[in-house]
Amino acid sequence: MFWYMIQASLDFPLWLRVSHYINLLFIGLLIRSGLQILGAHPRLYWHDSSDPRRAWLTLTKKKIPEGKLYTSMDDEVSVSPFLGLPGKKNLGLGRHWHFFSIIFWVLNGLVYVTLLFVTGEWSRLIPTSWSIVPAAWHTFVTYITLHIPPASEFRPYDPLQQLAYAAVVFLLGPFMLATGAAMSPAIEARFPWYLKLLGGKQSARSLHYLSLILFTVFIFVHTALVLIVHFQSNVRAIVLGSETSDLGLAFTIGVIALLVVAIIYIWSSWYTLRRRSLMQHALGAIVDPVRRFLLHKAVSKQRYGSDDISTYFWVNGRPPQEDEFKALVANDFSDWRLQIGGLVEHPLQFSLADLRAFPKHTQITKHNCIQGWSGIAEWSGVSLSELMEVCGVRPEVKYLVFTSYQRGAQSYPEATDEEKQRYFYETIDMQQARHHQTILAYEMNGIPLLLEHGAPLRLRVETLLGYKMVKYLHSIDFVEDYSHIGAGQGGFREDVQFYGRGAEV
Ligand SMILES: Nc1nc2c(c(=O)[nH]1)N[C@H]1C(S)=C(S)[C@@H](COP(=O)(O)O)O[C@H]1N2
Ligand SMILES: [Mo]
Repeated sequence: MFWYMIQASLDFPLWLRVSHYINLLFIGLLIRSGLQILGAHPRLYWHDSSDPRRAWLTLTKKKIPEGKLYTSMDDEVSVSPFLGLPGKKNLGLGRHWHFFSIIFWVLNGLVYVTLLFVTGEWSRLIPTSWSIVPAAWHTFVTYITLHIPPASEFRPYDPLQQLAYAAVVFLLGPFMLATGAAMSPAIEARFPWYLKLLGGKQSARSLHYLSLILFTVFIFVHTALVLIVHFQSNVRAIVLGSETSDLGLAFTIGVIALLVVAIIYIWSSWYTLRRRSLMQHALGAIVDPVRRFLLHKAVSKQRYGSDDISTYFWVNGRPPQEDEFKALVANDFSDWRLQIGGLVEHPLQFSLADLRAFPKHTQITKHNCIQGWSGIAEWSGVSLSELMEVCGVRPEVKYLVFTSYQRGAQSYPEATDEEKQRYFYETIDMQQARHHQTILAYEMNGIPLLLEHGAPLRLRVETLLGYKMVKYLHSIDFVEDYSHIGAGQGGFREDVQFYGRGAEV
């Protein structure tokens, strides 16, 4: 009886119209911030070495020079603020917007799907008989021959429309979430089987962007058909819920609602570009707790084989240029010492030979740069927990600060003159420091770290993004709080490039 009544009515309840509108708003924010993220590494692959010579899609004219160090930061492209959110080279803020939007898009989607089933509206969307397929074909032929199906074929959707909507809501949407999640280093490290299912990180990333294209095609065709086919009843149904409602009113509200969305899109880019640090904090306040709750506890279960080791490995961050460092290089780092200080019982110094005297830990893991590329390598070095044992970490310690010999000029070419002088540093917390795969690596793929990959020593934390893994290590400090260090955001890239706090995604 209940079902029958609902099906008899072609009206659209208020909750359905509101969630459709909220969906529209967030999809736009997601697409725009997604394009911003793509600009940070405008190459797509089917293999996890991210070898640019084997990319299936290259969206940049930049050529990789032979015989010269070219970093992934050099490869980032500037995105127009009309396309990207916020636009220009703002990967960090684009990601904040992407994660902020995904939270609300998913919440809205959950409310929508729940109500769909509670109210019985689902039966207008989910096909229950195979006869929908020939019926949809019939509609397709009608459209493709430039005819318009009669209003009687819409109940409230025509068969092709119903199939397309159901596929977008129940297949494409979840697929975007599934491929998006697969790009998080924490998820990759914790659930290697899941990544395998999708063919690897780069394949998940490629599928994510291919789905974006499908989504965009859907949006264009969908909007075009709404405008062309029975426009007047569509506007009434979309805005006021009934095809017999007041056209003028529906049209006015519809235009105002779309203007509001357009203003939000323009404002979001404009304001974010003007107040980058403020927006980093505002969006981070919502994204951070969700990220922490979902991903912070993940422990790496990665165990790749030597066959998986990448033949190509991007570099990000150039070797230090200071004379002090060049002198260390000149005598093979025999004068180099790792300084351990801060809140420890025994502040100590370690030479490379001292570090090599500890048990050697070797692991084959995947590196995930925040910009989008990945690479698998074998890393060997000393376990951070074992060093911490020796130094006696005081109970009040919450964070470890890793400081590099390298300065901003070598890690971020767009930095201001003042930022170029700052030393590169990053922080992790004690929980991450204690993971069994958190090591200080002195070897990569069986040979001492090459200069471009961070010689003589670098950090490896296998559930986090690459920017946390400081190269050219100078010192480690144990602290209670990091707000007094640098600009107080927990790392050079957080301070200067507005990257997020925590790097699990
Ligand atoms: N000192 C220092 N460490 C650094 C960086 C840097 O610029 N300077 N870049 C980080 C980033 S963003 C990444 S992705 C990795 C890259 O490591 P690779 O150059 O060995 O591939 O190093 C990280 N560690
Ligand atoms: Mo990176």
